[in-house]
Amino acid sequence: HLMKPVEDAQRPRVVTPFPAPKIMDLPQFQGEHKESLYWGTYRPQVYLGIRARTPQSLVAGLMWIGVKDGRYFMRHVCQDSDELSTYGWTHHNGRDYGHQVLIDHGMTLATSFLKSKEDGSGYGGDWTVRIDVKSEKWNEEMLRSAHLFFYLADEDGNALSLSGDILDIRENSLLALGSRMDVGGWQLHLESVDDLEVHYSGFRTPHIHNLSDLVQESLGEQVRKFGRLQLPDTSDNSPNILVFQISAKVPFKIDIPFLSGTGLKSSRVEERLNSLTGTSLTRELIEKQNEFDNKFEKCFNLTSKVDSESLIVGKAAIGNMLGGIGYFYGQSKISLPKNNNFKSHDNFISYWPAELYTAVPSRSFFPRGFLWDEGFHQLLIWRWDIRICLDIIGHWLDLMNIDGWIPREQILGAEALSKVPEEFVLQHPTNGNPPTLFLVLHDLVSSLKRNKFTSMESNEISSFLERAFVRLEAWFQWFNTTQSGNEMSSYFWHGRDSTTTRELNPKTLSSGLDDYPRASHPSGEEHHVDLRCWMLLAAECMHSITELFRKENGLEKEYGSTAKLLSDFDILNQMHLDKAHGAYFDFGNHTEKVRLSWKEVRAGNNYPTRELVRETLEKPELRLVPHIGYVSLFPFMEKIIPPESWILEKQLDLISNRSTLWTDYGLRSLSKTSSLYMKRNTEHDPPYWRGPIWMNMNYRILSALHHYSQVDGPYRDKARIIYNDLRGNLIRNVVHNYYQSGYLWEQYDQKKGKGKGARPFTGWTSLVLLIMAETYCER
Ligand code: 6A9
Repeated sequence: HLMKPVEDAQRPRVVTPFPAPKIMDLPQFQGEHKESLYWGTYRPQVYLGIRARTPQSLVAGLMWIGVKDGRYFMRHVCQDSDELSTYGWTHHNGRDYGHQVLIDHGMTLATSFLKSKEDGSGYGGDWTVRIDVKSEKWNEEMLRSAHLFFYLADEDGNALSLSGDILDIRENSLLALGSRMDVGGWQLHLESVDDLEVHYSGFRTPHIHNLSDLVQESLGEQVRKFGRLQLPDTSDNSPNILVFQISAKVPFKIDIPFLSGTGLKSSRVEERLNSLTGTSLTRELIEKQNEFDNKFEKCFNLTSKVDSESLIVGKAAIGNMLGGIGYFYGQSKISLPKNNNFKSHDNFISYWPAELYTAVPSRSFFPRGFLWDEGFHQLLIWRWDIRICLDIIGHWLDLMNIDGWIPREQILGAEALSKVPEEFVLQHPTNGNPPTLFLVLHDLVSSLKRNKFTSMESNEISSFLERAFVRLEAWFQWFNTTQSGNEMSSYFWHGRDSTTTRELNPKTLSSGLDDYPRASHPSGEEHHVDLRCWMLLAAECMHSITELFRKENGLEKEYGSTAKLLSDFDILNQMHLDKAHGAYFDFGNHTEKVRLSWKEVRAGNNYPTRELVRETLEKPELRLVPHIGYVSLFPFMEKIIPPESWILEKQLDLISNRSTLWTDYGLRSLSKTSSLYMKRNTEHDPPYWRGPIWMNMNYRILSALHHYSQVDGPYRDKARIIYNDLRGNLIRNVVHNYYQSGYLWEQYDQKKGKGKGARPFTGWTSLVLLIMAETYCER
């Protein structure tokens, strides 16, 4: 609150929006487009959650009681510790249909989501949810009831009305009703042919991010008082949250339709309810699934390329990518320098309140937007639905501030914030993250030039690019100025900690490759080869956009010559090539002679304690940083190396050699020969990008291998063989893990190929689908 007057008088630059018309204000994102995407499964952080794309929405969701070893647990927010043996969207089209399967210790829930827009329904139309509960090994003891809790909550705090007659759902299927500016009158119903017992509870609270606690407390009280696992059928005055408990003997099936715009005379409630429940719904869901299958085949053409097992994983990949798309609203917290002149007592300042429609890397661990992940996500999404893709990129670019900076990790709203450890919350305006959105934009421009879109789509992409252009320019300039190095066409990632004595190799979170080893002693004299290559990609993309628009003002030339400079093979080699290895390295203040060792130190309370501290056994000097891994392959990924160069052969050797990068499951992030291979960074930081296999980088490398197996040159056959083997290994391992574990994973172990880290991780690991389809960036 102290900030307020200061902010109003003079808004700090860092939280000043980029001064240009917002992309999301373009006409193409209004009207029918906006309405068609209004409702969705936009709460990827819960097992099933529905909301509208509006800051304060009506939100719906599902909880249930899971039973494990005779104990009861409330399921709601996607939590790894729930140990579901699988969950995820086996089908989802990102718009009006999805089918999810969740297996919770012998109990299987299938959740289907369907939207429809019929005459009479209000803004955004109607939607319905079908929940189908079955059991696999449902034993006698569990033959009791299963308990589902379906809730509706109004983030605006508007009161919701309970139907007068909830307890007898056969007589009257209406559960609740209300009215809102955005949807008009609405009704929520429950229908089933099975015997259900229904109870309810109504709450009034502004805090809707800890709904699980609310329900759990209410149930707990009932159990203590009456020994009943049953909501009390009571409500606070004018509740903004309604929870319906639906209990029945397994198996059973329920349909929960939501109708909007019901106030109107012409609203034909009965008819609409009929079409969203029972046998009509069954029919419609089958039809939608067939549509999904057909579109999948049309987009990715897999049938002739992979076996039927892989095909199912491919569908889960795109289904979860689309089903995982979320809508978030809130303010990022931006780190302030210590001596800021805004007289703030906090170490942060809030960004402006913003909306973000985005896919997410992982529904359980990281259910929010990450800048460089998003570029990879969109490689899949644009091929499925170009309008969803543009909408997402538009949201991201609208988050840009006046300096051309976009915060890397988007923690928007109380619900998102509640999941993030403190040290990760603040976003640093000096730090970037790879501008992978250029990967997609470059794809789009190439495809435009090749007339791959309908004329409507082409028009929309063009007007999008036209409006986005100033922002893209600013983004490019932000990197080109703030991240430039001390030599011409050199760059380095800012944000490394040069004062730490704890880390074996100070992390480079901004690069996205976190603990991938860089110069041992961070300094302004570093040159990072990956960033240099990202800049090339960005310059090339900007150039191709200027070409498209035939910009007369010299911009075309400018980006063209930057791209030329950055792809100059000799300059690249002078700066980054290690001739002996035929590998590309970072440059910086470096020694290999560092290690972590235990030291006795005095803690704050003056007691002796032991700590892992870094020792440097030799004076670092300016030199190439001799680690072979993903970073060394960036010039290869960018296809800078001429096909006839001996260096290409060397790169192929590094890739295909088992004692460096090759494994039967994909390419290691760091060579086995590296001094930091699989080394911990601190006592608490196990190796992350120091060995394990990551799909996004494997995709980029595969894409280059594909390129070199197509262009003429002495190493063409070699590239082709490696390409085929690597592709086969990646697909086989991801598919195997999926069947074995029920999930796609964040990374894969380089020794046995086992999935590691976050699960489900249906962000860039889903690129396995493009690998199956052999679809790579067109350049
Ligand atoms: C930790 C822990 C419940 C790390 O996929 C998102 C990012 C990537 O952009 C990045 O390249 N991941 C990669 O190195 C995950 C980052 C998570 C940071 C926040 C919160 C919560 O655990």
